[in-house]
Amino acid sequence: MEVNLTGIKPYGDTLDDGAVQLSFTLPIDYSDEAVEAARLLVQKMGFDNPKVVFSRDIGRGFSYFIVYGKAKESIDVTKVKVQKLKVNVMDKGEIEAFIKKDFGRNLNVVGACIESDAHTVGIDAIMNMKGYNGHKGLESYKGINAYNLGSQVSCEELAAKIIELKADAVLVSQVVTQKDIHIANLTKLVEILEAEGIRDRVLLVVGGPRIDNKFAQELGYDAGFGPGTYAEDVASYLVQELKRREREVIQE
Ligand code: B12
Repeated sequence: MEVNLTGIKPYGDTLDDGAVQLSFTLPIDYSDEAVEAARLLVQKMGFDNPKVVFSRDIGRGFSYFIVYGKAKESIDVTKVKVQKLKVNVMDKGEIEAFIKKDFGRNLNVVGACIESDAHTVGIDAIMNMKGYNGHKGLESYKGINAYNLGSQVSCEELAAKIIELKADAVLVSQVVTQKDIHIANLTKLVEILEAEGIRDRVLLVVGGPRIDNKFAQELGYDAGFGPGTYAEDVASYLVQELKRREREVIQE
């Protein structure tokens, strides 16, 4: 099977058949008309040969659909560019050795899920002793003082902790993105840190299921981490970037 990287299409049964599966809810009662409306909607989206393969009444005023269709479009993967974080990911032992050798002191890392967001699992996965999926969290790292403030922490409270603990790095988690609330929350934190005159003194990192590095930098953060991140990914970045900045200051 030879794949043409300059024009790839979704793969279903055979190469280049363009087969996709869409699932969505319509805010109408379930009926034959609702099913046909779902099919026509997918056709209007530009998919060929739409077929409703599953549909269900999911309560008064709502119906749910899974529709198969064929995409007409293709994409040239050779021209796709992603702004990735350049970091050499080390394991826990290597990171601990790096801190001991290159800093000779403990690093203070403060983390929180900010403002209205009550999701703790993401920040806990990175910071708590137990970690995530067999990867220990920052609390377990020799050389890192990890302060996990939990969720629904106001930006003001986080800023005060950053100052009190003389944080080297700040780890912010944002999970809810409804009505772009994460953008408002993340921007608010940057503005407060700037007003306090401490933005340039800390490494500011954000993570969450809908965060990537490009988006994080656009919002004024130093780096962004998405789904599947482990403590060693972010710890590797922290120690290497903090060291790079330290060297920069010495050279000036
Ligand atoms: C558990 C859960 C809850 C629990 C949270 C319990 C808790 N203590 O955290 C409860 C029931 C409280 C809850 C509430 C709500 N939830 Co909720 N919840 C979930 C659920 C099922 C799992 C989230 C989770 O724990 N994932 C596991 C962790 C490990 O993954 P993660 O967060 O992505 O973290 C990883 C990375 O993103 C990254 N990461 C995350 N943070 C950070 C930070 C840093 C610094 C770094 C480096 C990396 C990093 O590393 C982590 C490990 O790899 C998701 C759906 C889903 N399946 O994802 C919905 C979901 C997140 N919830 C959702 C919603 C809408 C809500 C509510 C608004 C519902 C409501 N109407 O009340 C409320 C919000 C409450 C609030 N004020 O925030 C939506 C969000 C939609 C959106 N795009 O905004 C989701 C996606 C469900 C859905 N499909 O609608 N929720």
